[in-house]
Amino acid sequence: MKTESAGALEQLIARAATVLRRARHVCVLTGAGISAESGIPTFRDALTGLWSKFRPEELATLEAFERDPQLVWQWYEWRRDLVRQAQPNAGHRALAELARRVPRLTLVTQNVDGLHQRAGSPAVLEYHGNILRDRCMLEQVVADRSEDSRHGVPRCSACGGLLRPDVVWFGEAIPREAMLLAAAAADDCDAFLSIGTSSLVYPAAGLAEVALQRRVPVIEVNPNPTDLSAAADLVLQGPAGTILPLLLEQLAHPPG
Ligand code: BJW
Repeated sequence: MKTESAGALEQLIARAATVLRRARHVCVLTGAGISAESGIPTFRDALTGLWSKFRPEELATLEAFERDPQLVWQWYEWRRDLVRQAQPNAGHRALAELARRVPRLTLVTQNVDGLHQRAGSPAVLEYHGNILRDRCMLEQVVADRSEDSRHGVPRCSACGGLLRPDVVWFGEAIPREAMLLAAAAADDCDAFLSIGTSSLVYPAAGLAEVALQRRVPVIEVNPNPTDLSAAADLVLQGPAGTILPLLLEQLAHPPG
């Protein structure tokens, strides 16, 4: 027998499926939570082990990098290893499938791990860059590492400049194309899904606000309440790897 709360969740998923069934353009924003079930810690999880004495907010800045590039690189190399070992999970796969089931879907991710692409999602907008790429601090272009700097602080093979991860730190601009296309999608969509994000970091968090202002249905998927929850039309409380496959199933087989 189903518990009452499981029944309530099922009803909410059915309502979310109805929204998606009617939608012409679905805009999806994902955050670190969707990759948690792939073994990648969320950004605001307390860090463990070696990194427990640092706050991610204090490492993901240009100031931190300029102060101590070696420390920041060690943190990014640790995270890169986690990303390289990780596999897309059921949540990533469900979103790739959802793109095939609705007329149009724009997927905007704050994640830097490339797992949506590996799950088969087309045309992912990487709002905060990609951790697996390096960028030259001097030329400001994606660059390769010089042979003699594969360990420690890497340097550009073309000009010898310091390399940094090709991600967006606090106070830095969002990549122009991703920002424009995401804003256009929030302005055009008729359903908005916010998945696995604390909705704390702007301008990404502002995309759901655009949809809310346009009175577009906003659906949140998250095991915990966030800054968006009170305003969202539907809150599907639970892990993305469980909720999103259930949502797809409901979309395919609506109750008679
Ligand atoms: C699950 C789950 C499961 C767990 N399933 N869910 C307006 C108002 C206030 C401040 C600002 C503003 N506009 C700009 C700012 C400043 C700043 C900002 O937002 N600060 C706030 C913290 C207050 N923003 C910026 O600085 C941005 N730049 C900017 O505005 O530039 C202006 C400019 C213009 C022109 C020229 C120059 C400058 C840039 C923001 C960059 C953010 N970068 C980071 C690091 C990326 C690189 C890296 O990875 O190292 O991006 S910070 C970090 O936060 C990372 C994430 O993408 C981002 C969002 O975090 P996310 O994804 O929401 O993760 P968590 O951990 O917070 O939440 C996880 C959620 O998952 C939780 O809710 C869990 O419950 C849930 N969960 N398991 C589903 N199984």
